[in-house]
Amino acid sequence: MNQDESLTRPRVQVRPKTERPRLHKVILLNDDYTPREFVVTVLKSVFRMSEDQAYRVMMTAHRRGVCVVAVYTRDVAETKATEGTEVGRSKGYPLRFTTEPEE
Ligand code: TYC
Repeated sequence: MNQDESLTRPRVQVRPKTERPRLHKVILLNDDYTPREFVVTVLKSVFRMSEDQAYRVMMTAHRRGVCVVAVYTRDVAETKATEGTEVGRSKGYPLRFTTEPEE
């Protein structure tokens, strides 16, 4: 190590800190009007779920009022929530998806 380095070299290890973006949950809300089978169809098409997964998520929202569908980066979560809500609206259903940041 030359004289110059001994004066300028950091004495602690530099660890570049690249924080991962916070993930956001997409949440399905229950309502009294949207048909169960329609909710399953939306979950399959917008969230690429299998019939089984979609049925379970739909039934959880139906019984408990809400169900977490998936987690994504914020943009993707918001786009998918809007898309799901719009598909319901286009058929006159009050189906709703919201988003919420993960802890
Ligand atoms: N509760 C609706 C019914 O009985 C079905 C439903 C389930 C609607 C889940 C929305 O997120 C939902 N037809």
